[in-house]
Amino acid sequence: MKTINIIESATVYIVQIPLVIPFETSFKRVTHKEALLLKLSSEGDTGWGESVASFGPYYSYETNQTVLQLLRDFLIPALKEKRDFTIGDYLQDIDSIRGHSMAKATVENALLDLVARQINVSVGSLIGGKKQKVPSGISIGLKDDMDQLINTIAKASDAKYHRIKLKIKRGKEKSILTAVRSNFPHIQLMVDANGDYTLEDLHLIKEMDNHNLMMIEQPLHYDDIYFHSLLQKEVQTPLCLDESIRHLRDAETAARLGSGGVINIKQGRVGGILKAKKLAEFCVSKGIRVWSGGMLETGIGRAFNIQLQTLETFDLPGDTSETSRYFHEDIADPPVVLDQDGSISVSTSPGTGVTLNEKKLKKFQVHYEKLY
Ligand code: OSB
Ligand code: MG
Repeated sequence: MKTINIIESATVYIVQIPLVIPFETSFKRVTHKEALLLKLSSEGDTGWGESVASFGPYYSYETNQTVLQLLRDFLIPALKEKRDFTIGDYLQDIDSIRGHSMAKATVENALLDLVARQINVSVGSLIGGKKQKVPSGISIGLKDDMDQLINTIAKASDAKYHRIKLKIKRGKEKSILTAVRSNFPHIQLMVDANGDYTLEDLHLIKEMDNHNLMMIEQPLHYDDIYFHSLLQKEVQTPLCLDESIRHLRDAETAARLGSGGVINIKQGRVGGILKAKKLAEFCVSKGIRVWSGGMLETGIGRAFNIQLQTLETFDLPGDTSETSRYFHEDIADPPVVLDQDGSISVSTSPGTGVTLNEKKLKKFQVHYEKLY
């Protein structure tokens, strides 16, 4: 890959953008998206990255504040000193830092965007992606009542989303799935429990087996791989791991144990686009299918997820939805919109193909810090 001469400056912004509707999972209800953005500059070009961490340690131990500390004290100082280096060189330098993959991904993403812009190619083609269109998918949060849920699904189905994912919670699986399947017997449907169940709940999980689901995402503990392998022996529906897969070695463990047939790869969770690509190749070689997840990203992070899905290894619809279902106003242009057939056309413009909207950035900014 192309070498970078020098990174001349690094700046962090944290924004809080109101969500169109609150998003509720088994672990938290959120009304705003808080995102940390990193801007890197080199010889007249700019690269942007977005951390997938959030304000609190609920999905993972990382938060925007831990990402900021890692950037300030370790990741950016390591970058500041470098001359004539590749992204691979830099990733090797920071390999001795344990964990903090969301912080590392933020820098990797900004570097990839920058390099792609310098050589006038999209991030997707820079990593060898071929697809010009990617499928869409929607993740629908827990709702206060069933009518609300049914209406939301009806709208998503009319918009032609390729598959619908429902957030699920222990004890609610039967009422939700019975109501949804009686209204929508044929939609491509899956559920995500975000670790709400234990093996003691086998009878509840077996209930989910009766509703023709594509997969059940992270039914057990957020950090578990082993118990999922025991569970997979008891249910027909493929299990999908999300938060418990932190890196390639976790996927190797899951493959050896037989912990599930699918992995939700969030590039921002596994250390960036390049690590996500390797992880996906490994999974496919072991017969594990992969798709790109989402973390309610702004237009910056969303664009990386779309570029990643140009790779052939990502052959299942992911959690990539239209901008308008998350935000009335976003900080990047243009917004993501679905085509007539529900798919998303991939930008072939340099980098991620999106431009930061300075006015919106100012409007939603809650923190600004020039790192150097
Ligand atoms: O578990 O996939 C998840 C959002 C925040 C945290 C965790 C998850 C999610 C989603 C939303 O499911 C995916 C999206 O639309 O970006
Ligand atoms: Mg999930």
